[in-house]
Amino acid sequence: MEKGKQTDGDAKRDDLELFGQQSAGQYLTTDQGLRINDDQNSLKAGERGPSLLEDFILREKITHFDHERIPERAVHARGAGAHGYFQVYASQAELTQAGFLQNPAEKTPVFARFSTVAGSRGSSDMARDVRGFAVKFYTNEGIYDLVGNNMPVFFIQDAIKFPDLIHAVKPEPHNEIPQAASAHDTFWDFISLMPESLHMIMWVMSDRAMPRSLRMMEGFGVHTFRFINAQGKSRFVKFHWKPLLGVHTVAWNEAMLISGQDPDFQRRDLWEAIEIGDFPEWELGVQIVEDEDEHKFDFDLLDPTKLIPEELVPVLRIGKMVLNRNPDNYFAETEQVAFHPGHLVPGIDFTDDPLLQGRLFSYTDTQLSRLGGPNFHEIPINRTVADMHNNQRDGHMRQAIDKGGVAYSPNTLGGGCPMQAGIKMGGFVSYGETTQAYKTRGKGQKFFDHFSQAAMFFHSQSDWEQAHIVSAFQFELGKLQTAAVRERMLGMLAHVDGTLAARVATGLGIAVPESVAPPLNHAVPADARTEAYEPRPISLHVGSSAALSMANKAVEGIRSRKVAILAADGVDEVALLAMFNALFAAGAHGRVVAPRGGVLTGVGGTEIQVDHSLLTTSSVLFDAIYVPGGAGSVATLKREGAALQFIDEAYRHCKTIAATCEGCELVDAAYARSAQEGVADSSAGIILGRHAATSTVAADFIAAVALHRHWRREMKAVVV
Ligand code: HDD
Repeated sequence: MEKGKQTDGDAKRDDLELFGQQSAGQYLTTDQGLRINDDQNSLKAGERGPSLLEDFILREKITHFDHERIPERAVHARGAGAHGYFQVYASQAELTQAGFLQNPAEKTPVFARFSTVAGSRGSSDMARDVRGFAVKFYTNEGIYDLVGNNMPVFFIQDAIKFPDLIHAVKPEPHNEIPQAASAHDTFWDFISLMPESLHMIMWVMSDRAMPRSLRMMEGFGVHTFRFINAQGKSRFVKFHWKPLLGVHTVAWNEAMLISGQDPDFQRRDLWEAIEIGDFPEWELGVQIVEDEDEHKFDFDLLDPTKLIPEELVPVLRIGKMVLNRNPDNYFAETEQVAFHPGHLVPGIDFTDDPLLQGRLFSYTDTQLSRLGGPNFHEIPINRTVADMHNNQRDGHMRQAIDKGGVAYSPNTLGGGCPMQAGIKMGGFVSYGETTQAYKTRGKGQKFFDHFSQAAMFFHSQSDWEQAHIVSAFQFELGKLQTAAVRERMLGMLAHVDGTLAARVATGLGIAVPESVAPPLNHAVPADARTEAYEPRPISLHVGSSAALSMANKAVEGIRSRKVAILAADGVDEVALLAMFNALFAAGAHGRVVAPRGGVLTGVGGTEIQVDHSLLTTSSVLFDAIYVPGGAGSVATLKREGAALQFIDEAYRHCKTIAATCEGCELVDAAYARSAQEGVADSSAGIILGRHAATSTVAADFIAAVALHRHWRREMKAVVV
């Protein structure tokens, strides 16, 4: 595509169409295009005779099958992707010359892939884990990749520790246990020796590690990057993705149950939302720091274990991403897509963040073994929609047929082509940062404050969020076999917050070690290791930050929420339909769940299609529950253990439960009701309209569902 030409939001779809294949109405052929007469029987010497080696059709089919699998990603193996577009709200020319951030009329095609980090390709979506949030922008200046996560910081400060981190969290090498879980000795052994990981650990032990939906999580570029405008002025930038559905998570017990009920929970949610037109949307946010302000913070902008509190630098929302098309083929698109933080366009550049610098090497390198050679940029999903010409040649699976005899530069025989581009023609020029330094394996002094922001994160959380963090630590550390690792970890937590350590210790039934020897500072070379490590928090401008608590991230409305309507024969169909319609009008989806599949007959004789039987679904797959009246329906449901369990589980997971008329009796019968005694907010989100009109209950119900969960309902259970 010509530089300067407006990007067409469909440009990538058109490009992919060139490679699309449809078999409808076509004959079956070999890979060579030979029509096949019999695909059911191999060629044999006689009906009962030996198979013949000459059966090239059998050989081709089986050979291809034998090579169908490629290595899964070393990390982020399990993922789900979707197509869409990005549109900037107003020109960002003052900040950056990046072409796709100039014109609000322009739609830049994108492909986003979301992933979990530790599990293998077949693991469950709901593991407690960081979520990858990678976006490929197909701009007319080439590909720009923003390869981030749903947490704004990272475990380590330097890429040289990445293999160690991943070896520690992956299943242990001797028995390959546990899958997609950090609750094991090697992970916590490593973490307890790496104080720099503590801030990220607080995020991973928070509910952020279990998003309700990929559509309801934030994304972050993590590193500090640079924006450079056409005048060559550079500023620092941090990238954010803000979901328009708000930030929501599930309960840990719920996540574990979902993993059994539907290990594809999040990819199914993404797929279905796009299929029915509930297109996921995020705003792109930027935090801008002037070059001259680089050193004004208590933390180092180059340290990826630190965030910039929004109180210090606000997030400016500059554009929106909409995902509106599912891939046609998982392998061709989602599996073969290759992201790289080094895929840049003019106007965006790197900083010296040592984690980022190491990543710049790793991502191409890993594709060489994962996708089989240096031509992975030619795979349809990875092709740029900009023109691509260079003197790179040959290699495995080369697709392009480069014409002419010249593949070097400079040349005269090829007319000097392909030509270098001047800056005005879109030629990329690295930012001319001044560097004068001596070689060292050290790091900046501010990198050594490992606990201030971990504490800031904890102190910014609401009471229920803190309670969840405490129980996450209790779960993870409670699974450890090695007592010394557990104790060392408690010692680390004491550096973050004494009450946090004490609460975790109570649940573990042990004491916080009295004197907490700081772990050896492995971040300093052995011969320089004296007293360089001192867990001494330096003063922070921000002790707590409202932007870090999900309690402050709710948005209005219940768009795209799933509500189970529990019913059986004899249900009050008027109430059922009224609630269904009220939910629909609010953009949510009611689904009839009944003791059996098929069609129910309402008390007035109306037939109602069942969406799920109690056998095939579970409360953990819904956001809220409604039980309509109808004496016959409720009497049947009261005899169904699965219906009572449905209510109990939803209650435990702090979901909104509404019922009208006789439906209230089902809620009364559930154990959940008797467990309410002594719980301060026990009735929050329980809406029982014994005599009220369904429309009144519906309005209260919708308002309560919009709060997402009523977490205080569980506060009694918290061990302090
Ligand atoms: Fe990475 C994949 C995000 C540090 C090496 N990384 C990968 C993906 C995401 C991230 C979202 C999946 C992309 C996809 O969907 O295909 N990685 C991050 C973030 C990091 C980070 C936000 C820290 C800020 N990564 C990081 C380091 C290294 C790597 C320090 C190595 C030195 N990451 C890789 C990799 C992967 C990868 C091994 C595996 C598959 C791939 O690259 O394409 O090269």
